[in-house]
Amino acid sequence: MSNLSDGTSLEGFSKNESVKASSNHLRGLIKEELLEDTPAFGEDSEQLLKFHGIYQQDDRDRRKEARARGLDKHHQLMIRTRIPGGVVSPDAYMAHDDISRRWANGTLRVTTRQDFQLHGVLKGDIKKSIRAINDSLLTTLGGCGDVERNIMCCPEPLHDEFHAEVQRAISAMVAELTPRTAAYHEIWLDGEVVKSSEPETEPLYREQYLPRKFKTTVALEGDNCVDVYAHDLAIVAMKGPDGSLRGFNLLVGGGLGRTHNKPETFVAVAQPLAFVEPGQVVEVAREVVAVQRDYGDRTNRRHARLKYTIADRGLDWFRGEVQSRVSFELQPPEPLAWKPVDDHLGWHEQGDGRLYVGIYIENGRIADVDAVRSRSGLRRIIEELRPQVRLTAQQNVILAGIEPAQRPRVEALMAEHGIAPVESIPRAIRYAMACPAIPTCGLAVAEAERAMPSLVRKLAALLEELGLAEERISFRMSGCPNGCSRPYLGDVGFVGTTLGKYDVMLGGDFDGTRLNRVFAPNVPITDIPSLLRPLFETFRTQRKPGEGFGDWTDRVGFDALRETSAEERTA
Ligand code: SRM
Ligand code: SF4
Repeated sequence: MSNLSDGTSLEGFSKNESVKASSNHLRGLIKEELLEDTPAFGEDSEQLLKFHGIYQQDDRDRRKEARARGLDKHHQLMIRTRIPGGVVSPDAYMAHDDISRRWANGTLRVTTRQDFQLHGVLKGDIKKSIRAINDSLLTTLGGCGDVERNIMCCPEPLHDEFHAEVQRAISAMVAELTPRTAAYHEIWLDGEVVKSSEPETEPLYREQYLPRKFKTTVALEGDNCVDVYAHDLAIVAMKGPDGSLRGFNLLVGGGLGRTHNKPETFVAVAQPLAFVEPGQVVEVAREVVAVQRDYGDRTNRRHARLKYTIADRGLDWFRGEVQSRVSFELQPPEPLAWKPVDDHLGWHEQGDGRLYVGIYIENGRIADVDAVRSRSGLRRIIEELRPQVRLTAQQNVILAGIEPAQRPRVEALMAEHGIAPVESIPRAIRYAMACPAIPTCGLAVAEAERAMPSLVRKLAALLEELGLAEERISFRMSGCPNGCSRPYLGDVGFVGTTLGKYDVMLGGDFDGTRLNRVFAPNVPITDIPSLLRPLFETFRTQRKPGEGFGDWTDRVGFDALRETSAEERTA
């Protein structure tokens, strides 16, 4: 157990606290272990690597084979590039595509937080990969770890002053909240080790960084495409009567991770905190993070997110603490109203005479599989026409800045590579999301990305048969209760409990403003369509005009829904 540099003992704190504190600002032994001829990093480095955007994983499909060959595991690394607002230049896209072919598993994964993930990178190729990402002017620093994670933003590429002002605010927040340590540069980019008589400082994160990950999103008034309520800090940009940026509403304390059979861990939606003016947002974001740095629980990582700090101490206490640290008066939060969530898919004008097109990518996996060759197709379009790329919070891709005359060429290349226009994709599939789960995620207890396509096609067929194909219903699946695909904020959530089984969650809403609840626990995946069929049938005949499926299940209540299911089974 190590002490902090001022001698404070870390006795009683979680092990990660010592690892961070003794790491010399995230260096640890990563550089030394990189040089060793071993397939994996040691335990402490594994924790520190996360701050550098790298997860140590193993190929779970090959565990048996590895054991048979006397190997421990097939170790591999996952890289997460932090992409504020999901904005990717054509060169950066190409760099990631290159890495995916040369050193990763041949696919690129768009995440639910608008990042890229590269899976299956071997230790010997990690440094080249990180360098290539940096050469493309993006970074993996802060992709993971106990710091501010990627700051999300609605990715719609509209060209007006409001969007430009919001982008400027995000850039300023990213600059303020990114770790300052030179470790990243030294380890991955062979940066000079600066010898100074002054110790290196991390003004915000200090020696111990945060108690846990911290997530921020920026939404634009009315559009909840970035799932505001899931966040530690959600910032909603508000428009003035002249269309300019009037200020920001802040919400705090959302978080979706929980653990099965541990009721002390829970899912929470973010709650309104305050309204601030445009010039105040960076300072307040910094101080919200700083309060969590100082008061978050460092003894128990399962209780270390901001949602627990707020649950334990109260929202009023939290507001007071933030108020005491900022140089201006926090104003009361304003009520928020949401229009139906827009996933920004299809063709649209972007306000400067050019177009953008949102392209559906199933579960964010850009790959060449059978007839759908999204990896080759996107590369071809981006190489030839050089659009800006934007990643959405629903794991899809937007190509922006397309001249109207280029549209037929984009459409032809999409068709040539089997990339379907969004209009041809059944809505149930379009609005579905699943996390990676097996084989790369070490925490998965059930399949998700590999199980969802077949399930959601069955559900889409069922909805079609019942005349409900045009309904907007969000189905979200996670391979464990951590909730990476934000299943608790969908109309319908499937949360893995063990291989082949899921808690079926109902009562959320399409706009992601309300948590769903367990309707049926531990349901075999093959039984899910028959469980939902009677509910869809009753929904069709009994819902109010315009009422969504999630809203209907919430209104009629689970007792009535269970009766419906039971009647159907005995009929
Ligand atoms: Fe997540 C851990 C994947 C968004 C809650 N998440 C993981 C890890 C890194 C597993 C691990 O720790 O070993 C997963 C890697 C799987 C793999 O093989 O790629 C993983 N999370 C993902 C991604 C890729 C899912 C996706 O389908 O895109 C998302 C990457 C986002 C990014 O770019 O940063 C992802 N994770 C989320 C979200 C959604 C969000 O943030 O909007 C959540 C719920 C919100 C929240 O944080 O409360 C989420 N992930 C977690 C948790 C539970 C945290 C908690 O408070 O308990 C873990 C486990 C942990 O941290 O201990 C986790
Ligand atoms: Fe892994 Fe669970 Fe997250 Fe899915 S929800 S990626 S299984 S941690």
